[in-house]
Amino acid sequence: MHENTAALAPLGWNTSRQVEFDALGAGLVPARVGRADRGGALVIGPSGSFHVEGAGLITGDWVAIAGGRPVAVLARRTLLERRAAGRADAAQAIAANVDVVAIVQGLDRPLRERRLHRALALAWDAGATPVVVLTKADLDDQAAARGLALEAALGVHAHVVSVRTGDGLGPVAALAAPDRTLVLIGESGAGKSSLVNALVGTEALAIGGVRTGDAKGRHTTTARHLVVLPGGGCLIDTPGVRELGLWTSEEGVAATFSDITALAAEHDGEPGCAVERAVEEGLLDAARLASHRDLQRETAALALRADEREWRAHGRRGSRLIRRALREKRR
Ligand SMILES: Nc1nc2c(ncn2[C@@H]2O[C@H](COP(=O)(O)OP(=O)(O)OP(=O)(O)O)[C@@H](O)[C@H]2O)c(=O)[nH]1
Ligand SMILES: [Mg+2]
Repeated sequence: MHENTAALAPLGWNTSRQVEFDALGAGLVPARVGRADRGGALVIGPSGSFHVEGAGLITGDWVAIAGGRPVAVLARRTLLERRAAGRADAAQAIAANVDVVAIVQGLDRPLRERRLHRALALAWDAGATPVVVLTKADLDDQAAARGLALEAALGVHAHVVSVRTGDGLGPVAALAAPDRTLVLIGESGAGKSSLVNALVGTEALAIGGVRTGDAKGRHTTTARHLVVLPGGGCLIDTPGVRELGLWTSEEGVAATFSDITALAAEHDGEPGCAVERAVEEGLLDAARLASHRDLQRETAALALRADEREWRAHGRRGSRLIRRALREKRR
């Protein structure tokens, strides 16, 4: 690695990125997008942060800068997206080049497994590894048991943490150190920014309260934000979202429910019957099966809409071609 890019190693810069970057030509500076806004981004380069102009950047992107402007975006090795709020046909990118997606849930409110399933599907589809982080363990004397139960139910690691007591923070930092990127997603008030501050060891991010009664958050964080950990690795804090619309292929859902997928594949003559039987025999949770079917339906509907768009675009192109052919024939 070149000496001037060594400072980027804790952000995930490595030899394979260097090779990709060198192929772009000389006189460029590599940098990582720490925060993207409408017309530009705050980027972190080998000698510090600076602002650049340019549209279409995503937090976590690696860019090549020339003359103070981003001239290329390096390949997005992973990309976490959800369906844009209130839209049926548009994706919203959350973060690029993330290795781990931490799905954050506060223990001060009921666990919402269906929401976790959605988040898992999005994470698998991003190409990243999902983990669950249960926060505010100091408020729940069953915290450790809940973590274990969730691991068994979901088939992914569940970390149980508290920023008040410091419990469980080390293992979460280790998910990112020394050079990986972890993005935190979850409802407003779940404690994402509090966790980032605790891991970074500063009060860099604003923390909001939660409403008494239902423990709902106040949407304190309003932008996605990348910070570097003291021991290397990055965290991307995100604003809490009310709904997590799927924007995923069938693979993301299949990976989330790999137990059901395997069960169905084993008995491919009658996949429906095999899973029904597993429910009857108490081997599979009926609510989990219902959630799987919901998400399958939602993905199928998304795929259908995408097909329709394709077909309409194709139809317009097709009729243009026909009109032109007729004109040429008349000539
Ligand atoms: N008791 C306790 N409270 C916590 C813990 N972590 C966070 N909180 C509280 O939870 C509330 C919400 O925390 P934030 O970190 O702002 O939550 P957030 O997920 O970033 O929320 P948004 O930015 O709105 O998406 C604050 O009142 C925190 O003090 C914890 O470990 N224990
Ligand atoms: Mg926040």
